[in-house]
Amino acid sequence: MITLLDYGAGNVRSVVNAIERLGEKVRMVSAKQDILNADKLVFPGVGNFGNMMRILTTKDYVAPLIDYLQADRPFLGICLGLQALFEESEEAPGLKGMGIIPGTVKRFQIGLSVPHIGWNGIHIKKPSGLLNGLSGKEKFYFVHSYHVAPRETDVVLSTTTYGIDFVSSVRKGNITATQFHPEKSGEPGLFILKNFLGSGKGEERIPETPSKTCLAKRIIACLDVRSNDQGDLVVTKGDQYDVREDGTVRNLGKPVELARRYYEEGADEITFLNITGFRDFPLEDMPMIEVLKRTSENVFVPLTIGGGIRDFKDRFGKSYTALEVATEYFRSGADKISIGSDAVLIVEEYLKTGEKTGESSIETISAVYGNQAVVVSIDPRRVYISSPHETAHPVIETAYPGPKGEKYCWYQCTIKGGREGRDVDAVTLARVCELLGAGEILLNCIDRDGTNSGFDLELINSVKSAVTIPVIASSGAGSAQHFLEVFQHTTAESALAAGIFHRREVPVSDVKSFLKGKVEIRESGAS
Ligand code: 1PR
Repeated sequence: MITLLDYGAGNVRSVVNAIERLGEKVRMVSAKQDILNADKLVFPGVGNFGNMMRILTTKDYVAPLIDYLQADRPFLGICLGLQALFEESEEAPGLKGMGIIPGTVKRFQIGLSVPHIGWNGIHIKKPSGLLNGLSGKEKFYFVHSYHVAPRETDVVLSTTTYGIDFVSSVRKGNITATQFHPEKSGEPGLFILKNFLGSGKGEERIPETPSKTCLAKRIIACLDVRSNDQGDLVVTKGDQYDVREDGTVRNLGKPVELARRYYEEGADEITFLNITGFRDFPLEDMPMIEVLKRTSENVFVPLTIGGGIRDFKDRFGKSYTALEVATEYFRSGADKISIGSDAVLIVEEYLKTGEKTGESSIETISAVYGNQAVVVSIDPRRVYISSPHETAHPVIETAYPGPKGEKYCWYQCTIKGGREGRDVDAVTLARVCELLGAGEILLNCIDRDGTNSGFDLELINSVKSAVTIPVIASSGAGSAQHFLEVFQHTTAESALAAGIFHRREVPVSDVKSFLKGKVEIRESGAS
């Protein structure tokens, strides 16, 4: 029996699913006594260090946790569960951590995109039951803006390179903790969890690992989901956002089955977009919640969900906040939520005053779950102009002139799935959303969507140069070569596709094989 400390933020469902998949039962901590009675304690955390420590303090969990750890009993901390072991964090100055390991938690200052999101390797420094049996080539899923800095090196179990060599796992007696998420790291992650459940039986040795590691470019499979005319929830796909063919909604498969297939083919992440979320209330649209729950039982890579994340009043007049909607998604297995239409309206308001309200969905969700959990999905469309002076929006000179030979364009943001254009451009939107707390940009392009003509590199470069958060390039992938192009000609951290995967034109595994040796990728699939 594993005891799991859920302090109420983030996606613990995946950890529970992963442990149960390995044949172990999980008991959740509901009172401080449960911590002291645990045989093995797992503490997964995401989000904000200050928020976590405040909740642990309110629930009276800090003292029993310290007692448990000081008695050197089996413990696995994950992400914030690692950071909580330290004395303090730059994320919440003045607030004490548990102080079991001397040292602090620092923000990345590296001139690279932060958060550090994606699959990276580990350089193992000392023997441990936890990492026993790894080949050394595995990559694990990281998502964090802060890293631990122990004062003494004897606790360092592994390091990972991201601008600097930071400490990616620690060991002190029976206490182990990882910055990466084993429950989101496919088979190697499950392997590590299995080691923890079995207390790492066998001789402890150090697997051979490279001293420098490299963050992989991510390949993301995207599933646009909606009800078809018969009321079944289906994966659909549009051409420039039009999902109907001969009047009927295209049906390309079932969401849970397709997500599992992409996981097995080696997708590094799965994104679900509830494309009619702008008009339906997601908490009434329970099938989407069910899709997430069922997917997270078998898919051990990160899951993002978007569609309808905003403040909402239901048909009985009851109000829900965007934070409540997001919470329901996180509890159902999502690691990140994606905000589309609401982000445009938020940025319009911000541009009127230049002031943060602290109340927008981006701000409230990132304050609780951390920036890394908030993706902003942009649905821009090109507006061609003959001269850069025709608009106040940032303009690019394009290599693909418009229908009347126009040499310039700007990218107009849309809402409601491209149905309504607004007076905000994609570059400004991305920049302001970063300021408000978004941790990643999902950059679609209506002109390229479903065309198989390749990513809009000009769009990606202009948005990328305006932000320091990671950008997911999306829309237009028609071949493996297009993925290579986007990684060679832009600095996008990841690339997303839908149509070519759904129609089996190019499976995820073929994209990976094609990229191997040309760009850094995560090689292993699910098995
Ligand atoms: O506005 O917060 O409710 O979120 C709605 C979400 O649904 C947004 O993220 C929006 O992008 C998405 N969405 C709305 N309508 C559509 C539609 O297609 N009619 N899908 C839609 C957008 C775009 C991509 C697509 C890529 C890759 N899908 O994510 O998967 O373009 O496609 P490709 O590889 O086939 O070219 P809210």
